[in-house]
Amino acid sequence: MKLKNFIGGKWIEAETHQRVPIINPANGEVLGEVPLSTNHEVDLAVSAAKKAQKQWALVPAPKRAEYLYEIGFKLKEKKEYLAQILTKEMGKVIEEARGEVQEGIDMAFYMAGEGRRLFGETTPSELADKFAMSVRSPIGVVGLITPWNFPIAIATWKSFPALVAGNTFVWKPSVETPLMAYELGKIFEEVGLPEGVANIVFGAGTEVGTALIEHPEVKVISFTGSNATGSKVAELGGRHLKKVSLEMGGKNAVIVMDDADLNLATEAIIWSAFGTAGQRCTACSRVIVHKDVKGKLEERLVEAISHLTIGDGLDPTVKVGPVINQSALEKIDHYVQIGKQEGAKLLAGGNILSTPPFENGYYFEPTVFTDVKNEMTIAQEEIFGPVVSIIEVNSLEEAIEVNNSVKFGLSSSIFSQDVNKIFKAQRDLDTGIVYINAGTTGAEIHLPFGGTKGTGNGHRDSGQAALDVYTEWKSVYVDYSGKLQRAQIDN
Ligand code: UN1
Repeated sequence: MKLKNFIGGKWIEAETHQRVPIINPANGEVLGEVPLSTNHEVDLAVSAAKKAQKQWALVPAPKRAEYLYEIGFKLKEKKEYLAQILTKEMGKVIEEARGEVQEGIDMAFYMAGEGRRLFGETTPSELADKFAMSVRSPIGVVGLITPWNFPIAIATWKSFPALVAGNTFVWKPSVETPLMAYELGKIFEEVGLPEGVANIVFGAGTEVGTALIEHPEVKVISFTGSNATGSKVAELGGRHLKKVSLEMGGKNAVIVMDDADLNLATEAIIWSAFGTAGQRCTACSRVIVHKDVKGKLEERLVEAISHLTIGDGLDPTVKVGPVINQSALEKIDHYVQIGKQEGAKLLAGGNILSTPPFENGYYFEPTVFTDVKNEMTIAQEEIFGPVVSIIEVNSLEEAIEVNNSVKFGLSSSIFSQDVNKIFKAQRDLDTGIVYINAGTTGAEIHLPFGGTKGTGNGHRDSGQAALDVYTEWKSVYVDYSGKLQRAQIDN
């Protein structure tokens, strides 16, 4: 399948001859081709979005929401079909692919509900016979740049609040996972979204992403991806005075205290560290464990890993699928080599799998390092693969300090039965998401999603907080006194 861009409600052949193959990371199968579009196509898409926006903003929000309900029903109807494509294109196991489509369904219905809220505020005025309120207004054309690890869910986190708030958008999906974007585009078309409201341009970040950020008609950029790219997006967006919402990396830890339920903690660590082959920004890549239970936890982890089946995620017995591509595989391997050189002890895994049946895919063994010191590279940098580092601590205070010592602040978790420790931890863990007696993954779409420090720039995806990205606050004063009342002055 040769993908086309979705511009002004039509599927339009890209002008470029430059195309890249879409590859199934489980077996190397070529699933299609995606164009590397140009500035010109970004310009066409932005013009279409601009043209549609005024009219779209005039559609009452509860009516805009009706499209989202329809999109939600379509996603529901196609859930299994979409999950199968998602597994083929991205590699995550089918159960998780279904879960990702479910996030899109949930987001559609949740944001559709916002069509009847989009709450503003009324406040008293300082003056008599005067009324004051603040309302949310749409911003205009927004640019969405989404990653390959959650190709449909993250797209819905951004596009649905943008739509319900009255914006139109141009979306650049990752070239690694364009089939999910194509499928969502087809749904936009099927529900009869007015032309130009939703636009998709396929291409590389350097060309399409840059053109989108620099385009004077694009007022907001919402980006999820790596820190390296995110800081470039922020820099370029800042230069052009754009509102930029960034959601980037994590170095998420599970803290296991001496009073923890170790079986539960083990299960949670396995799920959070090796689900999606560790390629979630919320993935657990550190285990901070109290010295008294370290040995017991390690035994349980090694035992649990020995039961994990690795392979093509379409096989329902498989628990760990491939990573996205060859360069991801090399990057993970590079970190594992550094871990060994720096003196961490390999407890499980550590290798690329390249013999049959793995030879045509990109597979890395679930890997655990222990005796990891907090200063080591593998304890500090985001690896984005199935690699977890165990760090020993002596107290809750030390665990929190170690948790907070990395440059990221997305998700954290603590296993303990002690209510005092739990409440202290939830207050002091410097992350945007904190789990108690659960792993670091599994955020629900109606709560704010994002993090502190290097994870973001203060904005949030998901929840009501997402509306702040896609709306401008407008303060409205209505003076019904019939005379000039001067504020801050004795009248
Ligand atoms: C991501 O990895 O960027 O909380 C998103 C979770 C998922 C979303 C992860 N609901 O793990």
